[in-house]
This record gives sequence, structure tokens and C-alpha cells, in this order.
Amino acid sequence: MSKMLRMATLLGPAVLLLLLILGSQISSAHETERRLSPESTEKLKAIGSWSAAGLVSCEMCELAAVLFEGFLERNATTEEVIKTTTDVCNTLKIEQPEVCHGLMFAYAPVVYDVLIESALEPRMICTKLKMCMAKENTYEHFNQLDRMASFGSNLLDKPNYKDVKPQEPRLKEPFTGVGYILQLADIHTDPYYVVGSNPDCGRPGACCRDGTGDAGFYGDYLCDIPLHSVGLIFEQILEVHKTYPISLVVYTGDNPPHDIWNQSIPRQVESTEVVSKLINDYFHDFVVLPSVGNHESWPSEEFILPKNQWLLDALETSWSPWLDKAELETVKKGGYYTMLVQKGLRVVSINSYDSDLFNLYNLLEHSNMNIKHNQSDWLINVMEQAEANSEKVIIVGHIPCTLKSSVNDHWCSLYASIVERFSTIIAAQFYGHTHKDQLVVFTDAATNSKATGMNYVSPCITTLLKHMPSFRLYEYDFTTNEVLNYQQYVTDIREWNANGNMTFRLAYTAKELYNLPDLSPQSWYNLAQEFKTNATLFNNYYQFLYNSPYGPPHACDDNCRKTWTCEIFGVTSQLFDKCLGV
Ligand SMILES: *[C@@H]1O[C@H](CO)[C@@H](O)[C@H](O)[C@H]1NC(C)=O
Ligand SMILES: *[C@@H]1O[C@H](CO)[C@@H](O)[C@H](O)[C@H]1NC(C)=O
Ligand SMILES: *[C@@H]1O[C@H](CO)[C@@H](O)[C@H](O)[C@H]1NC(C)=O
Ligand SMILES: *[C@@H]1O[C@H](CO)[C@@H](O)[C@H](O)[C@H]1NC(C)=O
Ligand SMILES: CC(=O)N[C@H]1CO[C@H](CO)[C@@H](O)[C@@H]1O
Repeated sequence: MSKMLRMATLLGPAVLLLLLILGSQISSAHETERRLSPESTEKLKAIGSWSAAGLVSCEMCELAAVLFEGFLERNATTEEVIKTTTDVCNTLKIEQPEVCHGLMFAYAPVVYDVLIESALEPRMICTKLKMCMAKENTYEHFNQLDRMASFGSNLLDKPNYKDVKPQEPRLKEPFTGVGYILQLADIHTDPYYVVGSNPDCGRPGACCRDGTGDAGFYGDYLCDIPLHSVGLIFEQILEVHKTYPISLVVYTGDNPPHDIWNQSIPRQVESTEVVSKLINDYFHDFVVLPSVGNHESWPSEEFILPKNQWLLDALETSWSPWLDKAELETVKKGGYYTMLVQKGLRVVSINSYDSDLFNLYNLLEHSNMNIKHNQSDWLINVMEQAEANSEKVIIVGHIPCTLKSSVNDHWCSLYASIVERFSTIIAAQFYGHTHKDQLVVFTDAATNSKATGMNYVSPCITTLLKHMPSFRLYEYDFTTNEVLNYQQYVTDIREWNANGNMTFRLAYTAKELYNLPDLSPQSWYNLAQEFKTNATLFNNYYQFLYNSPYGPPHACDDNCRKTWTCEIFGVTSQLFDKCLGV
């Protein structure tokens, strides 16, 4: 089993599923040859080993699709789909048997149901998941793909304003002057962490559990973080709070561990309950602004209503210490809400399942994001009202519009239009999800040369995949509603284990690191443009990007620098390509 595949399991279950399935086609080539051109078959034979092929090539994905075409043709039962895909996984020894079964049990029915309901050809999924290029006329039913293309295109032109009763500000005594906004991102705590376990057990997202090995008391860089360490991290944050008083807490989601093959609805609900309770225990005197992560659902990443109403019900309960009745109502309806924090400052919390490329339900015509009067309409209405009331808005959410986050272009191009349309009232966007320390700059659709918005992507609290636990404080002017600076804090869990030193250190402050005049979107735009040509300047960004105790995994050559720089501007794949000049 290759490390690459295990990475795929952690990063994109749907990707892995497709990967697994195509394996059967390599071993039983007759089915393959019936469907594929001789060139493709040759290419596949040439690829030989999985890892050599990178994560998923177009050919591989199309092969996986062939298996599903078979299921569809013979109207296979869900049980058969699970069994066959599990067999494939086991035969190829891609994961341990319980992992194979767990993955297929969770994901194969989702793929199958979506194919049946959408009537999309299986191989179109490969295009939709950006594994294959969209080549015109390649497929007979290619036009099916365009069904969703008109989505959102006219939304911003139409007068959409609907009056709703004005909200009472949450804070009777508003903050003025400079304060600090804390962001907690990607906590992913493992309830089954056992000190002294094997951290490299070969079961993705579920090591450090077996009681035989050297996983440290406070955590291990190959595992998700134990709950007792999360509490200790919160204690350390409250120490920093004595110097830099925190006004608001933004908590951008992803509570469960990464054992996506061994989850269930009750366990997912419990994760959100436990993490919310812990945050409430430590930050009960603060205004806390939560948003939902892509790992909160079961299966992880997959979300559609009414099927996942249980998650919204759980959020309503877990978030009830922080939100009022009206706010909880929209949480229960769609997992989003808006809060007027104080006069003139509004927060909008987005449910980012609409942007998740691996939320296969987004392929359905009746996906949540395609239905009128759902989140996108709601968001536009809220922004229009905020504008009419002269409010500034902070948007908080989980999955940012960056290619590495695996987002769909439909949501992200609509989101980018919203950011542009309301650029004068959006004070900041705070997101997480990538576990990396990233910047995202939005530009105007007409010329892509003027900054319209700035999205800060904060690194994570969990240690899994070699990330140092970290948190961020945004220095915010509550009088002018501007982000003035931010402080990035990190700690090395190896030091905790070695000598009990849990002190967080300041990794950097943004303004000083980059020598910025201010943190306006335009200043970030200018800086990121310079990254293209100035490697010294870019390395300031790159050294903190992975937030790893071992430093970046490799030196960044010109190509790498170009890719990461275009990632900053790559809100959609079109913009990414445009930046790369392809
Ligand atoms: C597929 O099988 C299900 C039961 O397993 C049955 O209800 C359905 O009618 C079948 N569909 C077709 C098109 O044969
Ligand atoms: C899988 O989850 C169950 C609880 O649902 C737990 O008892 C079991 O230990 C987990 N397996 C692993 C390998 O972590
Ligand atoms: C603990 O860690 C902090 C931050 O890295 C460091 O400044 C300090 O010197 C350490 N203290 C001890 C006793 O090792
Ligand atoms: C690159 O950026 C560094 C750091 O800001 C600066 O000192 C240097 O002059 C820049 N180099 C060029 C060629 O612009
Ligand atoms: C989550 C959500 O808001 N769902 C709604 C989307 O819009 C349709 C039609 O207006 C409603 O029926 C859903 O309840």
C-alpha cells in the first residue's frame, strides 16, 4: 500500500473510491478493453503501479466509471455495489480489510445513488471532479454537464431585496477601537486516542489507538489530536488573551477525526457536541461564531437535504449556547446564519457543502445549491440588507475557494461575484479547511487586476499530517471595521511530550513579515503579484505555508512558486489557468 493512496483516503474519499474501483479494471482487462480506446488501454498498462500515476488520472477515473456503468446496466443492489467495491479494494490490498469495507459501506452507495438520480453518465463525474478535462463533444451526452451552467448567472442582476425585520445587535455595549478576533480552525479531535500507541498503523485517520507504540501523551504528528490537548491549547490561548484581549471567537468547523471509514451518524453528532461543549467551557464569556465543516456529516463531505437534516438538528443543539432563536432557525434550515454582532458589524456564517467538489450530491439538479431561495439567494439578500443598513460584514466559513480545497466552480464563481458586488462592505473573510496557512485574493471579473476581497485561510489545531497546532488572532479595528494585522501562533507537540512546555510562540505577524502598508485586499493583491517574480518575498509565504514542525516538505522551485502564487488568485479553475498562463 502506498503512502500516496493513504493520503488520498484522508484527502478525498470520493477520489479514493474511484481509484479503488478502477483497480478491478486493471486486473480484469477484458471489461476495460471493451470500453476503452486502444490508446487508453495501453497508457494504463504503461502506468503499471498506482502511485506512479499520481493520485487519479483521467483514464483511471474513467475506468472506475466503467464499473459503475456495469452496476447501472444490471440494476445492481446497493449491497452488491458495496460488496463488489469492497472486494476490489481487498483484492488489490489497497487498505486493510476493515478500512476497505468501511469506505465502501459509506461512499459506494452515495456514488451509486447520485448516478441513478442524476442520470449523468458515470464518466462525466470524472470531468465534474476535475480529473478529466472538459473536451467538447467527447461524450455523447456532454450537454448534460451544462445543465447547471446557468445557475446563479442572473441572480445578481435581479432586484432581490426582501425586507426582513431588523435584527437586534448582540452586544449592547459595542466594541470600539482595536480588539482581537480569535480563529480556531480544524480541531479534528480523536476521542479514541490512546497514549503509547502505534502512530503509523496503516489505518488512515485511526492510528494512535491500539495501545502498543510510542504515541506521545499530548499527541503525535501522524495522528489527530487527543481531546485533553485541545483543552490545554485553549488554556494557552486564554494566557495570550491576557495580553491581547479577544473580542470575538470564530470557530470554522471540522470536529471529528479523519477515520472517515469508521464513522457513523451518532459518532459525528458526538464529535460536534464534544468540541462545541469544550469551546463553550473555555470561552463561555465570548461571542462565539461557529460554522460547519465538511467532516461533520456522514459520510464525511456528503451533504444533501433532507437526508442530512440530522446534522442541522445537531448543529442547532450544539450551537445553541451562542446563537439566538432566529439564527438557530436558519441553522436548522440550511446550516447558515447571520448575526448582527453590534451596530454596524454583521457576521455571516456560510455552509460550504455547496462548494465541496467531493460532495457528490452537488451533481444533482436538485442539489441544495441549485434550489432557489436557498443559501445563495439568502446570502445575497443578507448582503443587500447589510448594505442598505450601512453595515460591514465578516464572512466566516469552512472551505475557501482555492483549488487545493477541491471546490466546484459553480459555487466559487457565484461567491466571487458576491464578493465583488459587495466588496465595499465586506470587512474580512475567515476560512479554514486546508490545514495550511494560505491567502486567497479575489479580483474583479472584468480585468482581474483590481482586488475585490481578501480571504484568510488559517492553519489547523490538529496535528495530523504533520501540522503544528496553531491559532490566529486578527487585530481588528471595531471603529473602522478593518483588519489591521494578524498574529499567527504555533506550538511544537514534540516539546510538549519531551518536557511539558506547552507555550505557544508567535510565528509571525502578517504586516511585519510582508512589510505591508496595510491589510487591504489591494495590498495583498500587490504582494501576491510580486510573489510571481520575487522568490525571496515568496519564501516568506512558503516557509509558513505547511505549518509543519519539519518545515516545508521540499524547496520550492520556479514552477512550484508559480503554482502556489496562482493558487492565491485561483478562486476558480479558470482564474487559476489564466494566472498560470495556460
Ligand atoms: C431495479 O431494482 C429495484 C429493486 O432492486 C426495482 O425496484 C427497480 O424497479 C429496478 N429498476 C429497473 C429499471 O429494473
Ligand atoms: C471504529 O469505531 C468503533 C466505534 O464505532 C470503535 O469501537 C472501534 O475501535 C473503531 N475502530 C478503530 C480501528 O479505531
Ligand atoms: C517553552 O517554549 C517557548 C516557546 O517555544 C520558549 O520560548 C521557552 O523558552 C520554552 N521554555 C522552556 C522552559 O523550555
Ligand atoms: C524581493 O523582495 C525583497 C524582500 O521584500 C526585497 O528586499 C528585494 O529587493 C526584492 N527583489 C526584487 C528583485 O524586487
Ligand atoms: C436548506 C433549505 O433552505 N432548503 C430549502 C431550499 O429551498 C426549497 C424551495 O424553496 C425549500 O423547500 C427547502 O426547504
